[in-house]
Amino acid sequence: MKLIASLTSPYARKVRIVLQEKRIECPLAVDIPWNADSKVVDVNPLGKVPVLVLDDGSTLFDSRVIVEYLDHVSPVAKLIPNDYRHAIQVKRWEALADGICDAAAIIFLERKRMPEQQSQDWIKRQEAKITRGLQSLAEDLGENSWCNGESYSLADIAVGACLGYLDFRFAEITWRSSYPNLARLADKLAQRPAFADTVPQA
Ligand SMILES: N[C@@H](CCC(=O)N[C@@H](CS)C(=O)NCC(=O)O)C(=O)O
Repeated sequence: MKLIASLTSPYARKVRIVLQEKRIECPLAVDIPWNADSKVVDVNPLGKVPVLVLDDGSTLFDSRVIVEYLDHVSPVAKLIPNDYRHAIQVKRWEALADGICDAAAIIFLERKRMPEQQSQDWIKRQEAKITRGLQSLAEDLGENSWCNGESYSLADIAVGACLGYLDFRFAEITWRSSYPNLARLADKLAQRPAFADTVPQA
């Protein structure tokens, strides 16, 4: 098995954290999909990372499919609850956290275009998704210790990777002061080796 990923992708980070939490050995092949020498289109027609290449040469993408697969193949540290109602709630947390990352990544890419090509309306639309998304995460977390139920799960991993990506690319978004409960969760997650070992690197 091999994981193809960039070191800045929050989706890839989610997968790397899951691999570590579940003690699954998997070499990492760094591929930056924006670079001319990227080979990711050979393994994912969408040209996106992360991609998991299995031992038989078949491939899995995207990150949500990969983490579900990994949680299924190893019973160690279950991250998606067996009970369907809880599992679907965990997937909802993941969808919201990933969706915030989608909006943030769009803004990051838009800002890289020539100033005259950038659309401020498009950026504002994405900013509103981030604002509403963070508010919703904070409301749903409330005073709970973990995002879903009484224990650490994929929901916390997805939210932690999302908040880490905002810190990495958008230091101007002051989510920590607006949402102290999310800051508490992020600080607790940062102490886990799987999080500490995968902090985004430029
Ligand atoms: N929904 C996908 C998103 C993956 C994604 O957008 N990855 C970015 C890197 S953060 C990428 O590879 N972008 C290249 C492109 O869009 O061409 C997932 O969860 O894996």
